[in-house]
Amino acid sequence: MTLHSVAALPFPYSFEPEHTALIIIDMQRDFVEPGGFGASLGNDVGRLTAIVPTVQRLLELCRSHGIAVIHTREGHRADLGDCPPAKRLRGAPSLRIGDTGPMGRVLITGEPGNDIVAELAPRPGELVIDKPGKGAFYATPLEQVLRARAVTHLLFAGVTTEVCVQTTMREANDRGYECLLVEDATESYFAAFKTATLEMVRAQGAIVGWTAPLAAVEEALGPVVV
Ligand code: TIU
Repeated sequence: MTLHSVAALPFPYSFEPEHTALIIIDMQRDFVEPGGFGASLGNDVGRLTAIVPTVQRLLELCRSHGIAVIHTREGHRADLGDCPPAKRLRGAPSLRIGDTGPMGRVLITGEPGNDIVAELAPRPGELVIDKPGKGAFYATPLEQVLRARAVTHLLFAGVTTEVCVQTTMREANDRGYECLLVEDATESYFAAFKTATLEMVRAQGAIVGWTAPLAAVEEALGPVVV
C-alpha cells in the first residue's frame, strides 16, 4: 500500500490507489457535442468539449496506476418510465427528453447521443453506471459496487460541475467517501458556476471535499506507467 499526497485545497489530500476510484461523470455526446441535451437547453457546448483532452490524461493516469475507473451516463429508458414528468416538461427546451434530434432520441439510453465521447470510451472491465438523475447514487448500484471493492476515496471529473458532478460529490460525501474534484477535468456551461462550485466544495475545511488541478494529481502519482 502506498499513500499518495496531492497538493490540494484546502489542505493536502491523501489516498491509496487500491482504495480509490475515478468517477467520470456524464462525458456524453448529449452534453459535450452540438445537437444533444445540453445544447437543447440553450447552452454553448464548446466550454465542455475543451476539457476532453484533460479528462483523457486523467483517465490514462488512473488506468496506469491501477485506480478503478467508473463512468456514468445520464439517460432514461426508451419508454421514459424512469423520467419524472417534472424533469421532461420543465422550461421550453428546443428538444425535450425523448424527442428525436441529430444524435437520436435526446437523453435516452442506447441512443448515439447517450454514448460517452470516443476519446473517453470505457474499456472492458470499467464500470458504466446509467443513471436517471443528476446524482450517480440515486437509483443506481454505485454505493454497493464501491463497498464491494473497499473503495474509500473518490476522484471526480466530468460535467457539469455544478449539476451532476456536485450532486454526486455531495451524495458521496454524505456516505463517508473522501472526495477530490479535479479542477481542470470538470466544466460548466457557466464559468461563474464552476468557480463558485470549486469554492463551496472546499470551503469550511473541505465541507464537501478537496479540489486540485490535474498537474497536482500527476505529481502525487508519478508518471503514467507504460
Ligand atoms: N444541464 C446541466 O448543466 N447538466 C445536466 O443536465 N446534467 C449533467 O450535469 N450531467
